[in-house]
Amino acid sequence: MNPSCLEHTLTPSESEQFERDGYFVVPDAIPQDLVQTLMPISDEIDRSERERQGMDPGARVNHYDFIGRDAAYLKLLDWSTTFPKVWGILGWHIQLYHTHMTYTPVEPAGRRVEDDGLALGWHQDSGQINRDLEGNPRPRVSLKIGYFLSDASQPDRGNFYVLPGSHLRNEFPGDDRSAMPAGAVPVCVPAGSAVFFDRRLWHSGSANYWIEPRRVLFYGYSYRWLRPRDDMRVEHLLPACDAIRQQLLGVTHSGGRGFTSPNDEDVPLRGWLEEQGITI
Ligand SMILES: O=C(O)CCC(=O)C(=O)O
Ligand SMILES: [Fe+2]
Repeated sequence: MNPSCLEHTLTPSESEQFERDGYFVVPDAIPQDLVQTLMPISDEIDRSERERQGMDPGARVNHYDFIGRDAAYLKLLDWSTTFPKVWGILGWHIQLYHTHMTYTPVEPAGRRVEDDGLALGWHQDSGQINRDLEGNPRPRVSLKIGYFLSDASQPDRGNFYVLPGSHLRNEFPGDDRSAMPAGAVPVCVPAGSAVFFDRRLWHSGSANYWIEPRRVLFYGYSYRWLRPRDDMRVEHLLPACDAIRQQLLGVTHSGGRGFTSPNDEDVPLRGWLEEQGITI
C-alpha cells in the first residue's frame, strides 16, 4: 500500500457529509494524465462490448466487472486519495464486491432536455438486500466510488443525480421513479473527481446533452461477507497483488470462515492499520 494514503484519510467534514447527505465528492482524486490513460482503454471496452452484444450505440450501458480487463484499473482498487476514506467509513473488514463502468452516450442531434427530459431512474443499490434486511433505515453494507473520466461540471451532462439525506429512509419520496423529487440535485463534477455514495442513497443516472460520452468507473466496496454482485474475474490478477489487494479481491486463507471470522492473514489491512497507529 502506498504510504501517502495516510495523507488522505477521511476528514471530519467528509464524514459528516456522508452521514448527513449520503455522499461527498473528492475533487482531483485522479490526475488528468491518469484520466487520459483510462479513457481510451475504457472507450475500447465500450466499443467492443457494444459490438459483441449488438447493443444500440446510443444506449446507456453498464459494463460490469471491468476490474480485471486492464492493469490500469487495478491501481484504483487501493488508490491513495480515496481508499483511506473507504476504511474510514466501513472499517478494515472490506472487499471490492462490484465494478461497473457506465457509459452515457450523447443524446442524438435535435433532442433537447426541455423536450426530451433526463430519463431518470431513481433507485437504491443492491436489489434484494432492500427486501431481505429489516430496519428503517436498513444497514449501509456497502458504498461506491465513481471516478469521472468525463466532464460533468454542469447540469445536463449525464450527471449522477442524488437526493441528499435519502439514505436514511427506505421509501422513495414520490410515486414516479422517473420524475424529479423535490430536493434532488445533480452532482456537478469535472473529470478526475471521485464521488462517494452510500448504497442506500436514492440516486439516478441521467441523459447526456453534452458533447462527449459521460464515462464513470464505479468501484463498490462492502463487508467481506457480501457475495460479489458480478463475476469478479480476478484470478489472473492475484499473483501480482500484495496481501491487502488480495484481501480486497476476496482471497481467504481460512475457507468460508475467513469471510465471517477472519484470521489475521485474511484481513492484512487490519494489521497494516495497527502498524500505522490507526485504530478504527
Ligand atoms: O450512471 C449513473 O450516474 C448512475 C449509476 C448508478 O446508479 C450506480 O452506480 O449505482
Ligand atoms: Fe445505482
